[in-house]
Amino acid sequence: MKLYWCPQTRSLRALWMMEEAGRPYERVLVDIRKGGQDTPEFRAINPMGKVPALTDGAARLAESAAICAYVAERCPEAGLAPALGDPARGRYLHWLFFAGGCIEPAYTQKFTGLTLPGGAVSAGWGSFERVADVLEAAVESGPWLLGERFSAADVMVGNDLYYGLHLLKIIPPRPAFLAYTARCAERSAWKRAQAIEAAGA
Ligand SMILES: N[C@@H](CCC(=O)N[C@@H](CS)C(=O)NCC(=O)O)C(=O)O
Repeated sequence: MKLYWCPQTRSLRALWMMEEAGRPYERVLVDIRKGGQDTPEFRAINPMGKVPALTDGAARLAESAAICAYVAERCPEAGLAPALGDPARGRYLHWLFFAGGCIEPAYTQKFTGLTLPGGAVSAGWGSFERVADVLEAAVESGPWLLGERFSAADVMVGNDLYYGLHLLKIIPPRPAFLAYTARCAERSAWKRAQAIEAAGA
């Protein structure tokens, strides 16, 4: 597998996922600050011209959550996704999709102060406050979103909560968020991904 990434971007989620999966992979730096995403070769992999992206033989994909789901299925030995037919797969998919579908737009709303004519009922993510409250309830018993079992959904949600708390500082520092993101940051794959980021930056 080849991961197309750039330090200090959303591609950290896919990088962390590759480190969790534990299989050898190749990293290709796409420097989005120098227009590296604007080449025909990269657009053929991700027409959006955004990192992360992944190729695996003839397979090519982008979108962080899709990459996490793909890698979890490609590397079943890492145990990063409940198997087909396991009821835990319901919540796994729920949280995997929640990151892009609810957390990201809620952050954007918080940053921009955007108000929608139909309010929280018509916004797909409800509101920033609703997303924060739902996430707090999801991570407070822990240790992971699926209980004892760490999954690719924690990569997406854990990364977004970590950065919402510590970098963007828009997530309120409630004890459940602090404890959950500290657990994420203790993982050896997280530490390896951070070291790769630091070296790449
Ligand atoms: N929906 C994508 C978002 C990826 C994204 O926004 N990447 C940004 C960096 S954080 C990017 O590559 N921007 C370059 C550009 O738009 O030209 C995902 O979740 O993977």
